[in-house]
Amino acid sequence: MLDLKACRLCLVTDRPLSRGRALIDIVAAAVRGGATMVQLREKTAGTREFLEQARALKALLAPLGIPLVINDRVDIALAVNAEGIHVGQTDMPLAEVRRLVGPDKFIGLSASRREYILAPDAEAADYLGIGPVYAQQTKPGTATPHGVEGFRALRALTKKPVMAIGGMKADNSAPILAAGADGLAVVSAIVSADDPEAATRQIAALFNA
Ligand code: TZP
Ligand code: MG
Repeated sequence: MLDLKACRLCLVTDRPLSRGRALIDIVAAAVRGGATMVQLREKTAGTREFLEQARALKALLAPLGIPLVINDRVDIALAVNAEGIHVGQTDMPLAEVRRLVGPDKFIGLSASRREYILAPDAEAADYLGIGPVYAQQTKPGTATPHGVEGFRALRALTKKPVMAIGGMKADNSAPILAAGADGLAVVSAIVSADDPEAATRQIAALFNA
């Protein structure tokens, strides 16, 4: 089950943006810096490679009590007994995911528009990802950024835990937390940083401010 404190700072992985550094090293550094959740997001890996990465992260994170979330792939989440699965609007519907993973895994849903937040799938999710909050280049083809006020309005539509995503950094995230985000989901500001541990620590410090 999902612990709200684990939703605070989710590292979302991206190997192509990791500047040639090993995924496991980036994740270990982020966890040292204060990441409370890790989502393995592999958009181009084959199934075998995705599974191997997931296994390696599970072995690192499980002893630390940090939940591992698998992006898109219910089968990989089941294979490695990840704590969570994260799906988007064109992935498997929530009811199917729940039927497959059972009651104990948590399910995150990207719900970045009013109609998605108010839909039954969002009601069935354990947390929602809303974004892009700010301009970002990590995920091509996303909608216009919501900005702080747009995020605030969307966040107010639901009582579910919400993680803000899209361009989140140490120096722009405080207003989004003030606008009601429970947590931040961060890709490039951590994986592409010169020092991923220090970058994570700076973002994590926002939660103690
Ligand atoms: N969904 C909406 S924006 C985004 C995703 C996966 C990418 C965010 O990446 P970054 O590098 O933290 O802006
Ligand atoms: Mg997806």
